[in-house]
Amino acid sequence: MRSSARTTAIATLAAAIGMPSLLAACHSGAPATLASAATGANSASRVYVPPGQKDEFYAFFSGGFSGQVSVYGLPSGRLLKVIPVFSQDPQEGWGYDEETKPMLQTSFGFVPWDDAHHPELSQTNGVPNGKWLFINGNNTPRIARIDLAQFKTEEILQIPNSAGNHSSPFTTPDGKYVVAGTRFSVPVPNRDTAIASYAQAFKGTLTFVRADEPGKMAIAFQILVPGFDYDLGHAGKGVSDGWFFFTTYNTEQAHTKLEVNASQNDKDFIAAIDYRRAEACVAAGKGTTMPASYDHNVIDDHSNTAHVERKTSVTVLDPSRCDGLMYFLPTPKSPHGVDVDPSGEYIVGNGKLSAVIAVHSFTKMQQAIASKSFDKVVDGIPVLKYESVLAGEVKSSGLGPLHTEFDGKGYAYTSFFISSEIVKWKLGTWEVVDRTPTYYAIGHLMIPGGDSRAPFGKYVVALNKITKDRYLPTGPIMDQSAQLYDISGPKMQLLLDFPTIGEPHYAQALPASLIHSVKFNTLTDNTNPWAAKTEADGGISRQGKVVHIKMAAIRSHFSPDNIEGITVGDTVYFHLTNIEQDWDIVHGFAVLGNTDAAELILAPGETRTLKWVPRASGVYPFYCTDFCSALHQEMQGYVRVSPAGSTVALSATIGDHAVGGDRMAGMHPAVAAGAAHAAGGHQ
Ligand code: RUQ
Ligand code: CUA
Repeated sequence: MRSSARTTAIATLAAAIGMPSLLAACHSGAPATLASAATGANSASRVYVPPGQKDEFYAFFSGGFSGQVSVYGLPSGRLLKVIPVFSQDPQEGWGYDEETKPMLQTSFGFVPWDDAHHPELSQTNGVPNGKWLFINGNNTPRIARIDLAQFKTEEILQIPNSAGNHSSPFTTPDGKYVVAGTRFSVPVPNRDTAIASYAQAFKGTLTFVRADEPGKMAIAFQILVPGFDYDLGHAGKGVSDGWFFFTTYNTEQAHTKLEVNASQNDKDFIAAIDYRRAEACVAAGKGTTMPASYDHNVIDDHSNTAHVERKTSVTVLDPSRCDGLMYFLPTPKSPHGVDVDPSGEYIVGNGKLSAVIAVHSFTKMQQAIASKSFDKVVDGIPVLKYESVLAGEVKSSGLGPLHTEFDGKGYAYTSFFISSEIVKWKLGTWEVVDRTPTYYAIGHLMIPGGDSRAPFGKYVVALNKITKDRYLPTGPIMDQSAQLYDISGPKMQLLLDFPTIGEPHYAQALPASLIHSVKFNTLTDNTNPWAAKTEADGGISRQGKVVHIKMAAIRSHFSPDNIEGITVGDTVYFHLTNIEQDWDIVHGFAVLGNTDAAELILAPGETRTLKWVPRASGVYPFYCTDFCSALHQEMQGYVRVSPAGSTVALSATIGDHAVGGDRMAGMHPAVAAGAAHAAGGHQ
């Protein structure tokens, strides 16, 4: 079908299901009256959280192409925090300081950015447990784990043999695995290959990552699958526990003009994976060890320092060597989201170009497998008959279904991008019971716990792609928009619009009560070799052209605060320790004209290191960047930089005394030894 023909097909579909006005609304912007009519009478009071009171839910939004995660309170829609994940973040110095830079290391080198799509809360027994949040890096395939006791990224694992880590990082109900399915198929292993040989030479991988122990994420195995695009995934649960479902598109295996060439087949597939079977096959030695190069980066909580471990191999499982591992469920048409209802019986395929939502039955799928009700076999993988696995179709539902979440009361909520609406329908009868417009072009939608075994319900949030006329315009590049709807009654009610940071692909939320501690490191716990645990612990030392300064920060000064004896050509490392032990007292640190890093922001008890290479002689002030106390503006100091070859002695001022550059007390032993041996180290 040519693209113009496809557009016409969409318009015909729209007319057939009575959507023209919504389509128009989506394209031209709805009149204000329509928008306000959609809001309930007392909606203001239902989202109003009075000053001093707190929200009921934490909501974690992907930052899309910002690479980060933003945390909102619901129902207020107040932005609480941005958690730096895949992108350097000057606000926290993330990826700029020496301790966190290794977190952004990959086999490609230092990658200071990514495109984050799907936040996924860790689960116990199919329900969010408030421990961790996972999120995928879509561009340079990675999965990050954020510790929710500190709202801090602690671990990032790169995924090899993948390109466009989109179907990720969905969890199994027991929390054992998170997955990574590749959007782009590529040559595996990746090598110089003619693109025209796509259909023969390109492959997909579905990766299962062990994720139940902090700091120990590891690839258990990768399943080598046909060269399609793998879009989204969800684990089975309840009756379907032990299975994983991934959507595919481009089963045509086109490699050019996908818009047209990958929209030919009437049905693509949902891949159903029996991952316990995969475990058994791997245990039986049916996998192969393939060389690979990927990084696993972990922050040690005590030293607050990230370490990179380069991994060199991965276990790959070919379905042809593992009977019963994988089946295809035909699903109309270019399905995007695949969502499993709370019972685990229904597997919902959201076909972007389909007029119906196809719902598969897990029970029927098992029967079809047992009776070999196969349509055909593709690349050795049985394709089950559509009719044998179908539980039902949701008809007249809308245009462009993308994602479905559940309220735990027997209803499903599906987002429709083209008709720009949320449609509520009943599981089992497949009847549409309510629909409401979204402003505009909704992508994902989110009900707190809405993909879990026991949804928390209460609200649905629309994560919209087009902001258009909802806020004061801010030029052509406007931030995206979320909308909050009350779903406690039979009809959805729009309560609130709020802007997001980056494109909020997906979000997850849970009751605030499930996130327990607000943790910080005690000084006693701090094992960073450069920690200055008291003011007297500060000091300075030289190792050839490298100068280390150990500095304590406490209200409202640095110790030491005046430094001399640095020369042009030196590389200076400021090792700052925040020696406060109140849980929320933070200090910052920045030095004039630094071309090598942003600022540092230090949690209590934490040590961080700022690199600085002064390019010219002079006097350089440094100061605390976080307004920490009444005398915050006094929290400052100077570094004197002399010309190369100068004989100014290395010194630092602690309290009222200058201490010499030979001050080694408490310095890192390796450096003390190094400095003692470095000829001409002291000038
Ligand atoms: S996506 S709008 Cu990147 Cu999850 Cu569906
Ligand atoms: Cu410390 Cu401002």
